Amino acid sequence: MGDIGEALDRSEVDVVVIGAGFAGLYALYMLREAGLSVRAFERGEGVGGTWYWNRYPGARVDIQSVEYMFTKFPDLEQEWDWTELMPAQAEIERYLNWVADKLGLRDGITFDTAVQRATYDDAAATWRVETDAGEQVVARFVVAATGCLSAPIEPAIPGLGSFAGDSLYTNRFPHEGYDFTGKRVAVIGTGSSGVQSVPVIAAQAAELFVLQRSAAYTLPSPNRPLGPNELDELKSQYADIRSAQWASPVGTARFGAVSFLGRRSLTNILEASWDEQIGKVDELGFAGCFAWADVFFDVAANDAAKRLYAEAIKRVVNDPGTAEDLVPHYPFGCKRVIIDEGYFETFNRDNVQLVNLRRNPIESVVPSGIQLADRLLELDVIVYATGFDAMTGSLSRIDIRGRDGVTLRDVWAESPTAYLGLGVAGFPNLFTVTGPGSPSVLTNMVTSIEHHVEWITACIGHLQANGHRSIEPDRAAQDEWAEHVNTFAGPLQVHPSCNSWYLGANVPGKTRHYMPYAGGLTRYMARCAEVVESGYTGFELA
Ligand code: N01
Repeated sequence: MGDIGEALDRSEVDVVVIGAGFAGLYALYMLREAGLSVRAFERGEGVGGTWYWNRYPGARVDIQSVEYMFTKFPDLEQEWDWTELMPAQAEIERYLNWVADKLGLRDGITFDTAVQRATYDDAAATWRVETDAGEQVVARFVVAATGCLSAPIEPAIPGLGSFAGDSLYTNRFPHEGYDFTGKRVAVIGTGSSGVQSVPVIAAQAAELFVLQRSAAYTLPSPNRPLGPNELDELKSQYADIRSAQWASPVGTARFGAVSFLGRRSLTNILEASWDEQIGKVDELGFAGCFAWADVFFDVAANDAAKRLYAEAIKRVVNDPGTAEDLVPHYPFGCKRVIIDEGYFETFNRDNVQLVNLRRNPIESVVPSGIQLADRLLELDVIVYATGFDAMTGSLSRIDIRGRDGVTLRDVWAESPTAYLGLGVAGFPNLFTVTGPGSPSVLTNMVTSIEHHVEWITACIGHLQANGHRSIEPDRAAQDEWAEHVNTFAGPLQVHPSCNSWYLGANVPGKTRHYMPYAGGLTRYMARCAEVVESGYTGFELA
C-alpha cells in the first residue's frame, strides 16, 4: 500500500471515500493519518453532506451544539465558537468548512463529482470506482460515507413537473435562499423538514397551505443563543462532556430530542388519573405527554399519551378542527420526534391553513397549483418536504457490483441489512459508515460516525499489518446480526400504522424492515470491540 506523500498517481489509491459530510471528512482525515492514500468524491460543490444540501428555512439540528461536533480534537474544539444551543444549518456548514481547512482536507476531495459505479475485481481484490466526470480510480477499499438521509425521494404525484411556479425541495434547497414574501405557498410533508420550515415560511408568505398526510409528533425546541460566558464554561468542561457522551447509549449526554427519550419518569400513564396526566402537561408542556415509564413500551400507554398530546395541541391551536387534524394516528416513537420552533402556533395565523390530505387528497399538480379533491389551490411556490430513501438509498443509487457481478441494489432490495451496519456479504473491502444495522440515526450521528470511522481505520490497519488482501462479512453472521437487530425493534416501531423511513415504509416498493439498531450505542460499541478482539468474528479475512 502506498503512502500519501508518494501517491503521485491519483488513479490508484488505497481508499476511495464517497462523500464529504461529517463521515467523509473524518474518514479522509483518519485514513490519511494512518498513512493511506485516499481520494474522496463529493457530489456537492462544498463539504457538509446533509448540512450542504438541507439548507431550507428553519433547518436546525436537534442535538446540543457542543456535542454535535467532532470529539477527538481537543485543541481544535477550543477554537470553535458556537453561538446557539442547537445550531442552525448555516452554522454547522461553516463549522465543517472550518474543520476541512484546519485539517487540510480539501486537496483530498474531488467536488462536484458523483460516484456512479464501483465494481469489485475478485482477482486483484480491488474496486474500480467510476465517477460522473468519467474518471476511474482503482482502490483496495471503498468507504461509503454517503449518509443515512441523502437520497431524496420525489413523491409520485401526477403532474409534478407541470407546475408553472417555483418547485423547491427542502433536501436540495437553493443555495442563494428563497424569498417567500408575498407569495402563495404550499408545503407538502410534515416530517422534520416540513415542521421546521413551516413557521419561517409562514412569517414571510402571503398565504401558506400546509399539506399534511401524517400529522407530526413535535416538541418545542429549547434552542436559544448561548449566553456571554456560557460557551467558555462549557469549553472548560469539554473533557467531561466527551466522557459522558461516549458513555451514553445515544451518544449525547445533554438534552436534545434523543436524550429526552432516554429520561423516563417512573410513573405509568396507565396508572395515572386524568388529572395527574393533565398536571404533567401543566408542568412540562408537550414533553409532559411522554414523560411516563410505560409510553415507550406499551401500545395502550402510547394511546393514552396520544390523547394527552391532543389536549396539549388544543391548548395552543385555536381552531378545534385544525387542532384535531394535527393529532397523529400512529404511535409516538414510531418516527423520529421533531423539535420545532413555533409549529403549532403557526396555525393560529390568518395566512396559514392546514389541509388534511387523508380527507382531501392531492389529485394532481397543475400549472397553476395543486388540485385537491375538493378545490384548486392557486400557488406561486410548492415546497416539497417529502423525505428520503433512508439508510440504503444513497448506495442503492450507485451501481455497486461485488463478487460475481451481484449488485448491492438487488441485495438490499431483498434485505436491507449489513453486518454490524459496517459491511455486506458479497462486497469485500466495502465499508458502510452508519449503514443499516447500526445505531446511527437513533443516536447523535457525529458520535456514531466517529466510532465507525475509527473502527474501519483500525480494521484496515489490521489487514495491512497481517498481510490480508480482503475482508468481508460472513453471510450467516450477517443474517444473525439482522435477527439480533430485529429483536430491538419494539411494537411501536413496527406497529401496522407506522410508515416510518426507519422501516423503509415511506418508499413505495421498499422491503419493510426496521433498519437501525435500537440496542444503544454503548452496547453496540462493546459488540464491535468484541468482534475485533476475537479476531474479527463474523468476517472472512483473506
Ligand atoms: O422527511 P420525512 P423529512 N404526498 O420522511 C410526506 C432528519 N431530519 O425530510 O408520513 C403527501 O420525515 C410524509 O407523509 P407520510 C430526521 O431524522 C432532522 O422531514 O408518508 N405527503 C411526511 O409527512 C427526519 O426524520 C432534522 O404520510 C407526502 C413527509 O412528507 C429525517 O431527516 C430536520 C408524500 C416526509 O417526512 C427525514 O425528515 C430535518 C406525498 N406524496 C430532517 N410523500 C432535525 O431537526 C411524502 N409525504 C435534526
